[in-house]
Amino acid sequence: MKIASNLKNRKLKEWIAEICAWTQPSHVHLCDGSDEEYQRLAHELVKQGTFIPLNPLKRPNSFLARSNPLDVARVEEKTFICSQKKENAGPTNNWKDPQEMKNTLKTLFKGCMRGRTLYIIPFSMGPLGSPFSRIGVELSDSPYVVCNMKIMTRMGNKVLDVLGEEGTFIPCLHSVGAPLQPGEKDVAWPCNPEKTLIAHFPEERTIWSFGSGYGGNALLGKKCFALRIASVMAKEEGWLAEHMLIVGITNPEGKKKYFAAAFPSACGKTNLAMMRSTLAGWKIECVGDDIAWIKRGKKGRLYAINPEYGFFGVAPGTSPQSNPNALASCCKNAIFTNVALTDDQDVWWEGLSDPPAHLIDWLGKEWTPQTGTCAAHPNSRFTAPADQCPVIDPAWQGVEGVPLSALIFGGRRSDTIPLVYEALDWVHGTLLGCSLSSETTAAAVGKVGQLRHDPFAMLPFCGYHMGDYFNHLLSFAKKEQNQLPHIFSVNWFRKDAHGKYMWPGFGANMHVIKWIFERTEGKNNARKTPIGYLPKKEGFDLSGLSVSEKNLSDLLHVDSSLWQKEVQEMKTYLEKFGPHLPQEIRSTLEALKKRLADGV
Ligand code: SAT
Ligand code: MN
Repeated sequence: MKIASNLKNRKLKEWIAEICAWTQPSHVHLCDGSDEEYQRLAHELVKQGTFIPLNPLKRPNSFLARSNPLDVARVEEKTFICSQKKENAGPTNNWKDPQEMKNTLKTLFKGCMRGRTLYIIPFSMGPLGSPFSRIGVELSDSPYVVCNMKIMTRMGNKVLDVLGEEGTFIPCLHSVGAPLQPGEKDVAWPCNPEKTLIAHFPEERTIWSFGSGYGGNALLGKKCFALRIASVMAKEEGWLAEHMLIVGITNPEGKKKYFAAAFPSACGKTNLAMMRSTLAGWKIECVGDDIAWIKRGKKGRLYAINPEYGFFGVAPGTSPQSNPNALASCCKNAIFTNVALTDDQDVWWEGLSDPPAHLIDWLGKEWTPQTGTCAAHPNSRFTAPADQCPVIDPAWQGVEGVPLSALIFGGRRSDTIPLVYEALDWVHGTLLGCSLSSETTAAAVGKVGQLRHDPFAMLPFCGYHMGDYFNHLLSFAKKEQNQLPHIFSVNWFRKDAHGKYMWPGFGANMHVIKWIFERTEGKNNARKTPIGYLPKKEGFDLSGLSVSEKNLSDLLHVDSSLWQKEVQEMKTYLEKFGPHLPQEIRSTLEALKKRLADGV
């Protein structure tokens, strides 16, 4: 089979030849990343029934895809870290012996692309030419994946130019796992849910994904590469790959600072990343909404880039009130997956507006408000180019990254965790990250609303032993502590005795961001409590908010007995990491326990 002549990288050519021989695609296509190529593929996907073109007057150059109902989210129980030693995957990852997994995968991949085209997708995570950036090549038999990768990554010829003849790349192999017999008609969403497997080989730094076409299972640059494999590279090379958004905040005096924030999937990262400020004079701009690669820079400061090029955001709940900037980002050139279709060929999802009288739901069925089911799948998504975001930060493509002044950890917690507090120092802040827990969401297959520990929002994304990851974070404290970002915990999801959210969230979160900004300026707006620094009442700006003083004091209350339970619970959880749990984390937790008992 002839492969395009501008493929010069020796290793890449060898790998492609090997994979073609094994998977036996009918055609091979090297993606150049051009708009023409995108149009061609989109057109084919429309013919195939995978893409439904949306109304060009309402949403130019945009498409709706409906997945197989068995392929709608990340599948954590089918995701594996195949390190040589089981111990290196740690207790939070599924592990399989790499040789055993390779054998299984080789059987699955044998002939799996018959009747399909293998697309070669060269992509860069990070701006081309940035010292932060890394190259990957995804081989996939899904044109839907190619279109999404074009939006989510810098993709095509320009990446091959950077790769050159001898450059290194992360091989990412993907198949929907549904070969076609000669003459067999394809389905709109080919996949193989029973045999789905997403395997990472951290020592080899390769990814093999089989059977799913959805999101993080298939767009391998995102969670598989930029988090699981990159976290391993980061540990070895002394940097960080984090599940964090990055925002730039400007105060009324024009001073700008950058914050990074970790939240579990579908906990409002995209909303926070593009928030419209409700505070006069304060501006917030978006560098990224999901992943941050962070390095030490000048004078020990931490600098971050967003390795992605687009947003893969949760649609339900996104509205002109909650996130107008996300809506603007997907107003054209966007792909929607598993949302509902309106009678005028536009998209709709729960929370966008009052339900229309009639829709076609995500399953392709007639729907009216009486139907009683969700019209859009709870994990339905929009894929949109980042530069369409009206508040994209001018530095979002900067090759040097942006300097970080604060790291923020947050989850969905209905009790115990206050609206906001600051850690005492970096080590205590690391403990905050370790103790993050959150209620599960539809972003992963499984029960929704179960409280689970999700350290640093990295539980499904850390490519090695989580205890060693804690240690890696602590290692940053040993150098130039005073230049490190301050660390905070936030919780927008606290509920009152009647189960109602106590904090309005969304734009109101700017008030919390303001307090954080002022803390990083050294402003005396906090009181010291056993758990860390909390806002002084008079140091927290409530102007323009409909939050009562009483609600605010409840939101900022540290309930000692609930916290003692929390500490006990953390202690039990952290024991899971055995000898890999850093001694400093143990002693910091003990110190917290003592402060709670002493009330200081
Ligand atoms: O992993 S996905 O990209 O499908 C979405 C998420 O879990 O954040
Ligand atoms: Mn995410």
